[in-house]
Amino acid sequence: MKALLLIDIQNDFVPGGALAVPGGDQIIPLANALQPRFELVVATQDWHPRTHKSFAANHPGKHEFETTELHGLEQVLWPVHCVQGTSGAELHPALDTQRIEAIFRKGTDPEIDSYSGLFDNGHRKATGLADYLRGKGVRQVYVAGLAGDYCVYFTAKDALREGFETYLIEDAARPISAEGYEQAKADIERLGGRLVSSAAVLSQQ
Ligand code: VGL
Ligand code: ZN
Repeated sequence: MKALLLIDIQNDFVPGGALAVPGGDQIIPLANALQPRFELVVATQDWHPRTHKSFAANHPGKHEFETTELHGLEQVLWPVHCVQGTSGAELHPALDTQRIEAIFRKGTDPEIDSYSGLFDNGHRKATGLADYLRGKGVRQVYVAGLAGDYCVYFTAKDALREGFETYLIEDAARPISAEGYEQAKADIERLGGRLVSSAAVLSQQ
């Protein structure tokens, strides 16, 4: 059983949003076309309280995109984004949601960031997604969404760590940094994951 994981396809991550990923909106038609190829489609949603410590605004004197330490973990300080209940946190209106069976929210604890859809960045708490997938009999996961070098990358790494056969649909993800995405893709392959194109997935039986 194969699952498609659609990561953080939210208004704040597309051009015009608070933490825009270049070309982020261009993956949405691909995400929609891919969905009927999978028996299970799941989405994640970055869902922060306004007090979240990943926001530069909550660290007086620090600047956006600066790195700091947060409870022993390296933390990039982001612009305020995906605040719970705001339009920026909503899934993009062009994303087809009819076949999405469950939406896992992450980043709700103000003290720790959660790039991956499976665990927070310190692997302290699980979101329940890995157990949910196992409960549905999923062995293969295909990951797409935003951003390729952060939440998509960390989700793929955790999926590998949890024993899923993991595929990154390369062109159905877009990164914040092109260089960061090249490193992320190399790392996923090093860890045993595979890179595939959306065209290859769409032409599968
Ligand atoms: C993300 C940075 C901060 C992402 C979420 O979805 O890739 N990146 N929060
Ligand atoms: Zn976030």
